[in-house]
Parts: sequence; C-alpha cells; structure tokens
Amino acid sequence: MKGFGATLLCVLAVWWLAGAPASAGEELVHRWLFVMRTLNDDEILQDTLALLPRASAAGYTAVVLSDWNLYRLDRAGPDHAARVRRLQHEARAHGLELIPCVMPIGYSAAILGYDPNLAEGLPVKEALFIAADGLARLSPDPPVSLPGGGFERAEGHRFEGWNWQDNPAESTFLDRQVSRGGQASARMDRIGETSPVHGLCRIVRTVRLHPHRQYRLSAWLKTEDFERPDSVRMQVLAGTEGERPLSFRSLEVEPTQDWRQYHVVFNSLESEQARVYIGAWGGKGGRLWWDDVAGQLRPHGDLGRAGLGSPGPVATARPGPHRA
Ligand SMILES: [Ca+2]
Repeated sequence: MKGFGATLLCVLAVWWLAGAPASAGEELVHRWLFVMRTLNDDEILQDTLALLPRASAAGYTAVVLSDWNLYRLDRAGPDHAARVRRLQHEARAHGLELIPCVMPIGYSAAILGYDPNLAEGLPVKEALFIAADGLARLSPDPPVSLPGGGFERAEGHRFEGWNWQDNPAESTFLDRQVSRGGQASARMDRIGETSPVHGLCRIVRTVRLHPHRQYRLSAWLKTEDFERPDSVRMQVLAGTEGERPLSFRSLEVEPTQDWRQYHVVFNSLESEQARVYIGAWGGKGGRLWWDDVAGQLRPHGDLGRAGLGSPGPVATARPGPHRA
C-alpha cells in the first residue's frame, strides 16, 4: 500500500491536467506533475522515476516534489539527498524541471519540530494583568460566567440559561438521577431515533466575549454505551448565527466512561459574541450526560511552550495602557 495515495494523486493530477479545457489556440506553457511522497527508500525512488517518461510523453514540463524530508534537510541524511539528486538528474534527462516544495503553510509539523515557538500565537489585547510579588497574573475582566451550565433548572426538559436545544424531552432531558455537580445534569439519548439522518443533538447558548482574548470552555462528560463517541463535540462559533468556528479541538470520548472533564481553548479574535454548542453531530444509540459547563479567561501565554513552563495563571504581558 506504500505510495498508493501518492500514486493515486499523480493519476488524478495527470487526469486533471490532461482534461483541463484549453481555449482554441491557447497553449499551456506550464504543465506540472505533482508528486507527494517521501523518498525514504530506493523502491519509492524507482516508482517515481517510472513516472518521468510518461510525464514527458504527455507534455509535462516539470515535476513538483512534496517530500517531508525537504522541510528538514539537515535531518534527512545523505541517502535521501542522493535520491533527490538522482530524481533531479533523471527528470532533466526527460526535459522536466524538478520543483521542490518548501516552507509548507498549514502542515508545518516538520518545521515546528525544531521549535514550536516558530508558530505565531494568536493576539490577546488589553487583557488586565495585576502585578504582585514579581508576577503579573491575569484578572478576569469582566468575569466570565455561564449560568445554567450546571443544568439544575429546566422548564420541563428545556434548560434555563440556554437559547435552544434539539428535541427537549425526546433526545435532551433534565436528569435528576445522574449528576456530577449539584442535583441534576443534561442527558442525551435516543439521538438516532429523533434525528435519524444527521444524528443531531445539541444544546446551545449565546455568550458575550471580549475581542482578542483567550478563553477556556470546560465541561464534564459521562457516557453509557454511546455508539458514536467521536460525534461528541464542544464547539464555539463566532457571531449570533454561528458563522465562523473559533474552536478546533476534538474530544476523546469513550463509549462508556465515568465523569471526565474536557477543555476547549479558543481565541475570540474580533468577536464580541459567540454561540457555544455542546452535543453530538452524528449520534446514534447510547446515553451521554453533560454537567458543569463553565468558561474561563486564560492567560495569553498559556501555550505550554518551552520557557513558559506548564500552563497556569501566570503570563508575560506587553506594555500597555495603565488601568486606574
Ligand atoms: Ca449539575
């Protein structure tokens, strides 16, 4: 199976370019064959070399090589360098230029492996830090609260403090038999019956945010025979209509587990409000409980990077306007 994906990609590239419409009289000056593979051994190299005569015969002008080792040349070793030179030499012999991909944007793990501080942090502006005893500590300004996050009160099974929920009393329930905090929790079950096509079961609220602040949303989760644990999410979407995702973390939930706390850290960017979603997107059978959903402002140095120590309430801060 090694190289199958790359081969398929090449086939698709050949197909796409060969099938690309060209206006009458228009000649494509640049025809590039995209090869996404790492030249880790001679077998992969030979597979790649075999593409060259076909590409040349089909009228291609260059081979674009996306190779993981090109992002970490000093760690790739002399054998890899020799294979790249061989590919370059053979490509040239077939009238093809070899174009290496470097400095990837979006898939930069090879570069961040050198130093995670090469990733730019999201900006936090005008956060209030109070200095004492040589440390500047973040002070929630204003404090963040999510009333109703404990799911203690509901009208029927419609929870107080939340804007809406899917199918109250059908797939979302106030459960006074199970709780992590207080005397009740939010239970989700029969999702596959109430939403057979999409498996949607969500509880949603709008929250006010400060632009350019770092927040942490937390919640406790318990499951019982939950068939699609990978469908469980906590999501934050900017705006009142939920236009733009602010959170990107997936939750590692077991089909059956006791209460476990989860965190989602997000940056508000330019947003003054957002919608917080908890629930399942693609749920089926089994039960899921939520309790003690809470929000918190986090220090903007809270990236767990070398030199900053473990995440905590202490962070460095840029000079800014003084607060009275
Ligand atoms: Ca509770």
